[in-house]
Amino acid sequence: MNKKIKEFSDYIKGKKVALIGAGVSNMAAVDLLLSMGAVLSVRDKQNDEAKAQMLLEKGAKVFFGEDYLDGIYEEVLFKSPGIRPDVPEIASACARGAVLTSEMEVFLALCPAKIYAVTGSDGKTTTTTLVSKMLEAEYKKNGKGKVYLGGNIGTPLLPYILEMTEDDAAVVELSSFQLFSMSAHIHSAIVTNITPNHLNWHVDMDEYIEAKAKIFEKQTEKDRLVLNAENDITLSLSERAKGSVTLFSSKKALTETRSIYLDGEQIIYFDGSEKTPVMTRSDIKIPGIHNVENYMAACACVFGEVSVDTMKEVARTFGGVAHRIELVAEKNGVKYYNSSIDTSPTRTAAALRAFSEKLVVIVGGYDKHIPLEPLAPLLSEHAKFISATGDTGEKIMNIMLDSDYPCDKIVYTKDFDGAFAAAVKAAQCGDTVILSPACASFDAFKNFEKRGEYFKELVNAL
Ligand code: UMA
Repeated sequence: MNKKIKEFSDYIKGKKVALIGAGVSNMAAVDLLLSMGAVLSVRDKQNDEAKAQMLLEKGAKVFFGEDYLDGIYEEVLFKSPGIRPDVPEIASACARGAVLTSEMEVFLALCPAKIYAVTGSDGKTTTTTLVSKMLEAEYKKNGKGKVYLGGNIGTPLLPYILEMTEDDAAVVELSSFQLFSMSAHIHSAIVTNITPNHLNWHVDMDEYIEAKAKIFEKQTEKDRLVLNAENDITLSLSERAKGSVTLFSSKKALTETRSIYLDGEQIIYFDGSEKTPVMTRSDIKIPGIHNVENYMAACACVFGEVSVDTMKEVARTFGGVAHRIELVAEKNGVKYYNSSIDTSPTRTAAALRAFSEKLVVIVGGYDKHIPLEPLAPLLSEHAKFISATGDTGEKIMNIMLDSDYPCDKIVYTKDFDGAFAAAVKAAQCGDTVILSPACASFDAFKNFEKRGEYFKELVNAL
């Protein structure tokens, strides 16, 4: 057990610890905290009897149901990412001296390995995956340690903390929810871009930007920060950087500063004096200029640690992340793509722009109260037919009709099955149908994965 873990274990022993929200992230901390002697309670607004039973059997207290935040007496609070830290009961517990933390914050504080982290409004899952693939491929060649991939991408990493060593790498996707109330030292960080998102959770855009900026708050001059030069908000963060900044751009050569950019078909890395060709666009198997940008960010994050040959090998073989422009099947001459991960208009924009042809698009879902108007020019340009669905479906249809989109090329069906059927009916041989909702899934599904899996089931049943 390394020194940091030993100190944490000594600190947590006998402490009253509350896990607030019994979701993926917090549930992953249960066994470790109990093994370290924490006096554990788990609080969740949902009453899940099976989960409660399991926790009681392990020796934890359980506060499930509407009044789950009543009488917080615990000394250390692990907050689920989706819960705001300023919920009155949590804020007053903290004012009384409780320590607020999270599974991710504790993992990052104890991690003995080098930490690579990615945040941003779009592209973080692919970019995080690319960083991990590149490190994995390089480590395999030189017999180095193991690469742990997790965080917002879906896998909590705290359960692995005892087996990790200094030779390993932790590659984490961090959401603004996670970053907002935590502090961590990230050795190599990427901010892919920042556009309006999650504005039903963050009080305003400034709060959202500041949450993202926390990814580099504890960096030193030895650390690395990769920023998108084509996104003004992201670019402006470079003024506050403490580590060395690498800018990336798919639009112009950046020769004033350490950078990685697209020059015609060639991706070039520039260290401030020397240019290194990294790969060409055609080396990259996954489609779209946004993926060229994801590659540039990932390459900059590991440049010098991963060889250019390894980067190229990954580019040529990596077929993409599930639920992101994922080819499901071709049925009756129609190709079906699942891009259920597109939970914001900018993600949908990136997905649609990956295709040269016009598409049949299934769009709509849970209402996050972000502006959906940007969908009008985007869908007008890229959609030959729109099947709008979910809580935002009607709103999207009205936006499209207001923008003079032909009314016979759009239908609204509240339920997902009906929207899918409408898309199938509209598609002709040679067409492409894509599920790219531009919205979260919570109006009809547990999460975007469930929505994508359901879509795939429907396609495969055709
Ligand atoms: N809960 C409460 N009170 C609340 C809200 C939630 O008790 O006010 C309870 C719920 O009943 C549920 C639990 O808390 O039992 C769920 O917690 P959660 O959804 O906050 O978190 P986890 O299940 O732990 O999942 C989280 C991330 N979820 C969110 O940030 C909302 C997952 O990201 C992440 O994969 C996981 O931790 C592992 O790190 C998902 C996500 O949608 C994929 N992220 C957003 C995004 O990518 O846009 C940020």
